[in-house]
Amino acid sequence: MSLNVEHQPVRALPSEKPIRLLDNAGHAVRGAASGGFELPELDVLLELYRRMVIARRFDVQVTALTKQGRLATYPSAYGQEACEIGAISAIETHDWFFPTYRDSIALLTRGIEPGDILASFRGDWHNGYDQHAHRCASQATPLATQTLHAVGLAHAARLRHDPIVTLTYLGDGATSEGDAHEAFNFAAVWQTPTVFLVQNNQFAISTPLSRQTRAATLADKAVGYGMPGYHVDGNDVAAMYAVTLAAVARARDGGGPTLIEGVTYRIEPHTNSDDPTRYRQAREVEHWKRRDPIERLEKYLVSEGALGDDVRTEIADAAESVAAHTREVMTAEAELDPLELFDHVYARPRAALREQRARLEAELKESAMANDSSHAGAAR
Ligand SMILES: Cc1ncc(C[n+]2csc(CCOP(=O)(O)OP(=O)(O)O)c2C)c(N)n1
Repeated sequence: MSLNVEHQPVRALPSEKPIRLLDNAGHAVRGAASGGFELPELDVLLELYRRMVIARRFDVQVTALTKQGRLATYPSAYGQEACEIGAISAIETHDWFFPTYRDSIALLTRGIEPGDILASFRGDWHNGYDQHAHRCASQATPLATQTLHAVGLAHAARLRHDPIVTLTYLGDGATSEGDAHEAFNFAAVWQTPTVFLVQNNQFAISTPLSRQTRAATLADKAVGYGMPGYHVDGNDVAAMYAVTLAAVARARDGGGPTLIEGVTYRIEPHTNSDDPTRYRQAREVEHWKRRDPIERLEKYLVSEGALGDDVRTEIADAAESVAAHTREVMTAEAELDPLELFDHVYARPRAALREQRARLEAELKESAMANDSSHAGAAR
């Protein structure tokens, strides 16, 4: 069996101006600027709006819980909802998703429970959800490693004639990693059904895009690997959805991988331990706040008569109940066995690990006994 497909070199550079279907004022864009993509139907756009509103409310809630000390860390995706929700909404439940730490709201949209998404950010467990059930890998912290996993799984699926697509997200900074290069190259050479979404949010912690690459756009890199690249307005959910949907369809039909760059901005700090005032100007943040992805779609939906007060209230209520549920599960104390830390590290634990486990077990017993006797003392 040969998996080779006829070699059709990709030579065209992505458009210099990002593709967009809705402009910042919420008007439909037609002609060359739309890159030949069609604006999705109103019911699809309304559903994308609902998902973005719920995602943002969740994100704001989790940031607040992190400030209250309920999570160890949280990388917010505030402002990146069009990329996060547009792309994840373009794959099917049987497709696989390979996310990063930044992408919790995409996991929420995929139907994963808030408490299960956040278990690792609270430090409770390596990963709080069933990856196979959700077809969603763990949120990778080592940059770009998930891109290789996405290519590997897609290649294996193709060998088995399983018609799935893999979607993976990575940041602008992660494109400089060797792993990203290997993933892009193997995906193109093997023609794997993989869609890479580079969320260009302008910063890798404090490193701006200008210090990351000399390429005119990150989408341009696709051409060098021999795959189509799309330079997209990452604050336009209509464009993000339409471009990803087309890439997913092409991948499923045996047309190989696609690299999509969504041009967006990280409004919040990198994580709660970052102080962005040290490396960027407040006026830049304000500039991007005025290009908010939710407001843009809202303006369009209102102008088309598809979003009245009753629907808006119903969506806001749904978002509130997700936030309330998130507060509830994250303020309840988790029941944890610290010794589980050593489970699932190796199939056959090494001597050093066994020794560490025994030491922790002894320490836990000792502190439990000390607790018991101090309680007994207090009761006397
Ligand atoms: C291999 C590796 N090197 C360094 C880091 C430390 N690190 C964590 S996040 C980050 C910045 C990543 O920026 P980007 O890829 O643009 O994604 P963003 O955080 O902006 O979503 C760095 C350098 C890491 N996690 N993994």
